[in-house]
Amino acid sequence: RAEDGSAAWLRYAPPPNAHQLQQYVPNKIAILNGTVTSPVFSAGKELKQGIESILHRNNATSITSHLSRTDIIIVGTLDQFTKAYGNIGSETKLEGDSFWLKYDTSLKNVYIIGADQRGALYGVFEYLRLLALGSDVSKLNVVRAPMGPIRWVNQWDNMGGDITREYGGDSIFFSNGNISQNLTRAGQFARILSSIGINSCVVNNVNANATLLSSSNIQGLARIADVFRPWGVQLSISIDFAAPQDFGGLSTYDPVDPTVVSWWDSKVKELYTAIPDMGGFLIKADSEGQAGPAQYNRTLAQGANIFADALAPFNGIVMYRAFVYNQLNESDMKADRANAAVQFFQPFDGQFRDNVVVQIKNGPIDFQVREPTSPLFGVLQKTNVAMEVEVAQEYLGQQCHLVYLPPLWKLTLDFDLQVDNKPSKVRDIISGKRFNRALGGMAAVTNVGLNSTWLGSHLAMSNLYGYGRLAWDADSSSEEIIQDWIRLTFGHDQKVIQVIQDMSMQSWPAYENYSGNLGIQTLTDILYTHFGPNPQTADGNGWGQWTRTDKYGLGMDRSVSTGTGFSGQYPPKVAKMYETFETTPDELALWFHHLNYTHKLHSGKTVIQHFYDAHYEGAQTAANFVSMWKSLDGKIDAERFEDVLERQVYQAGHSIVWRDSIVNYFYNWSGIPDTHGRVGHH
Ligand code: GCW
Repeated sequence: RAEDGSAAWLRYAPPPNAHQLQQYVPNKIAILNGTVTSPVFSAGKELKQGIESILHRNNATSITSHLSRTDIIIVGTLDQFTKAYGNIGSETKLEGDSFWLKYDTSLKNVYIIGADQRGALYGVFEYLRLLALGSDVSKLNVVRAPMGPIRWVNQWDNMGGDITREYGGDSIFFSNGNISQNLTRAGQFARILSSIGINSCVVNNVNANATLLSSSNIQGLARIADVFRPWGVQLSISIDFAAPQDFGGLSTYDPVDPTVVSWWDSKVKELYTAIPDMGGFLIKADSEGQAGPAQYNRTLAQGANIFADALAPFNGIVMYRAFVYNQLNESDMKADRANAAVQFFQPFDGQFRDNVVVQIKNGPIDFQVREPTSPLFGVLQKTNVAMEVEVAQEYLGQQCHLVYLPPLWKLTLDFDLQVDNKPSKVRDIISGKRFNRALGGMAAVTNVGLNSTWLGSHLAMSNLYGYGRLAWDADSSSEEIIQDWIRLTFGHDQKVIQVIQDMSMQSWPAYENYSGNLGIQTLTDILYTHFGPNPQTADGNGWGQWTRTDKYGLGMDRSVSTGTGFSGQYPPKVAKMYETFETTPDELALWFHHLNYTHKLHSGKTVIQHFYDAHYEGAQTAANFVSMWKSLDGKIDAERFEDVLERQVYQAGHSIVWRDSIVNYFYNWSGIPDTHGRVGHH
């Protein structure tokens, strides 16, 4: 059967053991108190559709309002369930968005019970996932709760209908400066998001356009919220800090000016009148040309709090981005863009309102192929924080290269900052556990578009899936996530699972090998495209993604003793590790230290030989992906097989372009030939 990819992982194909599952899945579904637009109502419809498809039952599952005692699937909130069924589940404690799944062996009932309606919907998706994976559902009795309340996606859609760094086609939300008339895809997107526990979507670019706040666009946003609501996805928006002036006609946008305060208050009121369950605002201020509080010498906390106060009466949240930095002068050896976030935000820890969450990119620069964990996670102890990652592969091959990202994200989630010498994994910081914060979680830049594959590539969807799984439970392993995703997306053939898993797990290391090694950053084009090799663009400009390459060596000295001082932004144990080359892991050697080409790494190789070897190895792996994928011919529908094959062939070729341009670049600087004779011998 032809697959255009729009169903993503919600194909609901029968697992090989479907017939064994039949007896544990009743064919009546009771929904407790769902109105037509409510998540619990979608849950019931989804469940019926999913069961019929997974278990091959043609229209044999009915949704009923008659509550029988036995042989029924009950979907609802714990409150409603207890009212209807007494204290069967009264021992179960459920908090925000969590759910309880149980198969009651004696009554032959299935209970899918949420803390709230959204929890019940998540429970249905989890139950369907288990069925589609062919899991044993006969002994089911689990409670699942998310890591944190913030599980957002950010779309960088522009109101003209294009998307920043778009690889998945044009916007599903906007066209010609307005909200699109046809929001079918927006509704489908919400369903996909809901299936992985995502609870809010910011629909417009962080570089926001103030005209989004016009009355007619607010009505349009309300239409988007209407298609999101049944899936428990809250609509959120990015706002232009200067909107009171740009759009509101005031003479200022100073965040403490009373006219500005009341302008925002009434805008927020207007928004919540149209969209009573709106999530909140995402704010990029004082960054890359965006307006912000700095214009008026106000602090970042003042900038965030004005929105926090306006949103608080409506339970709205402010996601305030930590991505704030200035252009720098490379001749200043102390200048370091990596230092910016801590320098800007540290002074205001404790001054942000309780409904502000500082949204911090996983690394200190900008979604590079390898970065250390942002030290800001350890610094903001009296502030809610969330981690921002990029599903859109901006610097990582832009969906033309297979790069499976959960292993990269997990590196940061699992990184132990050892704040005050106590275990301080980033995931326990963003969940709120470590510093006892009520709000926290994750946000991902997704940038799906009208392309039927959503992201522009079938295989890239494992990143969206993996993001949702990790935002819900950072303990999930990259292997388990990819296996589930493959089964749900491509079926249960052992060879298909093995090959796609191998390709995926090898893909980030391969991309790192043929792009930037040892923490030097991606070495892609910095100035314009962020695509393809262009190492010379890293230096000689104010963007601060410098490599400081010369004929002797490369890398930024970020030590405290002789460099930019960045390593000193970490708590003492981590700072000490990064301070000297001796204790810095090879993969970040050039992030923290300026090394000569002939410097010996811990691996025993010289820096330059590491570059040569890694680049040849990486390109070879990308070439292998083509034959690996080809070995699945006949096991995958032709549409997806051909589409992926074309991309893998492209990646294999482009990885050679990467390899040759990087090795030649460093050969030209260093004049040191490859000991294996591949570079520099003619
Ligand atoms: O990496 C940069 C992108 C910008 C983006 C910015 C950000 C939307 O090139 O396009 O702005 O990051 O994260 O704000």
